[in-house]
Amino acid sequence: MLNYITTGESHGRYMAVILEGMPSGLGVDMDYINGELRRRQGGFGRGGRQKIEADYVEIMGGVIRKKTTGAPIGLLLKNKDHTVDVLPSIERPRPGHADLAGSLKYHQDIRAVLERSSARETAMRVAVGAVCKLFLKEFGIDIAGHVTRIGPVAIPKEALSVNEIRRLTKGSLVNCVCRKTEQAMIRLIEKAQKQKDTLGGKYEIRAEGLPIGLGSYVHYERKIDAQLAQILMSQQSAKAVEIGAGDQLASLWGSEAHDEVFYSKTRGYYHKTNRAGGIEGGMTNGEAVVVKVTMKPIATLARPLSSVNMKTRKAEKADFERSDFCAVPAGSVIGESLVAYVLARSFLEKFGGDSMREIRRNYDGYLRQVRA
Ligand code: EPS
Repeated sequence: MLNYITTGESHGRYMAVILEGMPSGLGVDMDYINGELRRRQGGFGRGGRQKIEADYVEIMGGVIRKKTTGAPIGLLLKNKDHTVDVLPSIERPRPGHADLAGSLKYHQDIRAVLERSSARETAMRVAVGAVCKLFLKEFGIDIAGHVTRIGPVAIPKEALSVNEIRRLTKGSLVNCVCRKTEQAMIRLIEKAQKQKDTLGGKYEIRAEGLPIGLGSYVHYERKIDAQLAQILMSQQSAKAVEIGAGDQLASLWGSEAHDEVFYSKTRGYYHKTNRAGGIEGGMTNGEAVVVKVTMKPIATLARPLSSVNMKTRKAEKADFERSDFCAVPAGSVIGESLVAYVLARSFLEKFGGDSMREIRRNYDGYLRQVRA
């Protein structure tokens, strides 16, 4: 089974990840992987750290002559800002961050908590996601994400294809498909910076080209929507995940909520609408998988909220260190990577083999069976 584990601290010397379960024979394009890491670093509203770092990973193992060997893939990232051993200790937990519970639970200084709970860890998750995207691409599966809301500013509602998302977000400073909304989002982030405040928002991820039947209806842990919700909620700052029309479904009649089934010789079974977000009964139904994630505003505030000094127990303002004002554009890139990982894992679970050749054979056989 596909699996990964990350190590490293935000200001440690290295961050690394081991990805196990990728078959042999997958082409590994390092320029593509490092391009994805650069995408994660971008977005209007990022803090000073991204000006210091130029994230890229090197291969530690599992790849020979630009192809996977089937062995665990090791990826290594060197932090330029590796000051963890000399950074001061922190005593005043930031409301909304891991500081308080993490410090009490692990019985250590907030510094150690902050270093590992930081969203910098997502650099490694994006590297993993990039490998998974390369894998999915081999089977015609494509993923794109975009920011749909920052604070109260949202895009006008419309369903877009992966290609449209990619075309319309090109060059956008906030990964937004609508230029007018983008301007309003940027003005709002500038206001947050001026007011020493932060902003959250929402992003949407769309995956196309999926076969019918990834996931399962027979076992709760294998439901693809449950897996997506789990991984997306593990993203730092995520507070809600919706599948398809999500919370809008609460106010619809059943007759308005569901996607009717059609059949044609060329398309096979299909739906004309996609309020289910491509998932029914915990399985992909052949339509695009659509998920939405809500991110809370960054917890590190330059105008800190009330807290308590954990040494003296006196009321004081929370500690502040350099941070982002809005990380939703970066969040949308991270979300793509997390979705790619879950889809690749589920794909491998269903069609798994040790080599790309074997998986291709299994996949083609299944497609023939479904079509027949
Ligand atoms: C991040 C790097 C961090 C933060 C941010 C994510 O850099 P530094 O702490 O050196 O400024 O900008 O971390 C957080 C949002 C957080 O809550 O910890 C990155 O590379 O994504």
